[in-house]
Amino acid sequence: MARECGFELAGVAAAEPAADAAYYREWVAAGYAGEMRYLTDRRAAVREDPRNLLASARSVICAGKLYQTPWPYSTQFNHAERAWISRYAWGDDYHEAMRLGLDKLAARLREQAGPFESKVCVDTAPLLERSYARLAGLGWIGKNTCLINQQSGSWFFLGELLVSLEIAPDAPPPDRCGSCRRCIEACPTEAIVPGGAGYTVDSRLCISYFTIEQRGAVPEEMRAGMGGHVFGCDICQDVCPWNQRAPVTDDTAFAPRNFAPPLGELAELTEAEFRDLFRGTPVTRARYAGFLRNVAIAMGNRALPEFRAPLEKLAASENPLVAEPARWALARLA
Ligand code: B12
Ligand code: SF4
Ligand code: SF4
Repeated sequence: MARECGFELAGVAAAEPAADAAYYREWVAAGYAGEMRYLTDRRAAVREDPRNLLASARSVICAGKLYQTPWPYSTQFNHAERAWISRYAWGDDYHEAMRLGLDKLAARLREQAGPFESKVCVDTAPLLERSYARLAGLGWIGKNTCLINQQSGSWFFLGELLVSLEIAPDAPPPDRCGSCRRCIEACPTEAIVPGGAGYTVDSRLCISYFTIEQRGAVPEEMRAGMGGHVFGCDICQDVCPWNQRAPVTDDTAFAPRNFAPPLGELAELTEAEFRDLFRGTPVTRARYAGFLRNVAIAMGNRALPEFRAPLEKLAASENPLVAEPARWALARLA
């Protein structure tokens, strides 16, 4: 039934307090959430129990949707003049597709089971998605902290349907990372640190955090590690052995609209052009000024002479979020 609703992976966990909540509390206490207040405010406590989201919840139906398309990995791509946008953000924003699929799943279940209460959660809901997805048998939590499925790798989004129905839960699969450390070694900013039951991600060191979530300036000492990334980062998944033969989706919604666009063109975008180019994709989350900040840093890292003119324009911006990294990048060109 889940497959007919657009999900390649599905399973069920009991809607009980999260046994992993202690990891989450430790993670927040260590400061690893950076400035992501939605993770540390009153919503942190809501995460401890799915019944805080739906009082009558008895089961959490976890669903996974593949987004892998047949295009190169960032680790195979070597074009200094082009920007890297992470795979999940190439096409349509997944939130809507996940929500529609989960609504459809709820409707189909009602046809079979009669009336019940339900709530759809995707990403932004205060729910420990990977913890419940692991319990529902969708995969194990790798050292890169992604949920990895033995057959499907980790290129999938997660979403959940909380239901008041009692459904027999699935069992979590074993951890198959073994002695591998590829993700830890490949991370250019050493963001995968000891923590939790093994490893965790310190967002304050993660390129994905800098380029998507951080609203202010990127600390100077972190900039060199960002390479050509302008939105998100895929490196710790690109190198994972479980992703080397990961299946691709036949859903064209996630295919790149604009694969690895030239940095020079991105630097010239007006705000309206930025909105047009990335409308309906996750990239708009970085906002225009944050995106130009990322482009300036990527240009400084690539240090190609043809970036001088666009960087001089960015350095003249009235917005210090853009002007300062552009000056930093110009200094690297020199
Ligand atoms: C905040 C956030 C981020 C932050 C922090 C990342 C992080 N690792 O925590 C930043 C901005 C850096 C980020 C980046 C990315 N994210 Co993000 N992110 C989230 C979000 C909103 C919350 C995650 C969270 O609570 N983190 C805090 C830590 C402590 O929680 P956790 O890692 O989930 O850990 C829990 C369990 O793993 C467990 N646990 C921890 N260690 C161990 C060890 C063992 C042995 C066991 C049993 C359990 C266990 O306990 C923890 C508490 O429950 C979720 C959506 C959601 N609502 O859950 C998406 C989510 C995790 N992100 C997702 C994606 C796709 C990404 C990126 C790939 C995007 C990109 N290409 O740039 C990167 C991947 C970076 C990485 N290596 O994690 C997907 C992951 C899908 C998957 N297959 O795993 C999610 C689930 C969104 C979705 N709905 O699809 N993300
Ligand atoms: S997303 Fe990139 S920066 Fe973040 S942990 Fe993975 S490899 Fe490191
Ligand atoms: S690269 Fe290796 S250690 Fe990292 S998540 Fe994949 S299998 Fe686990």
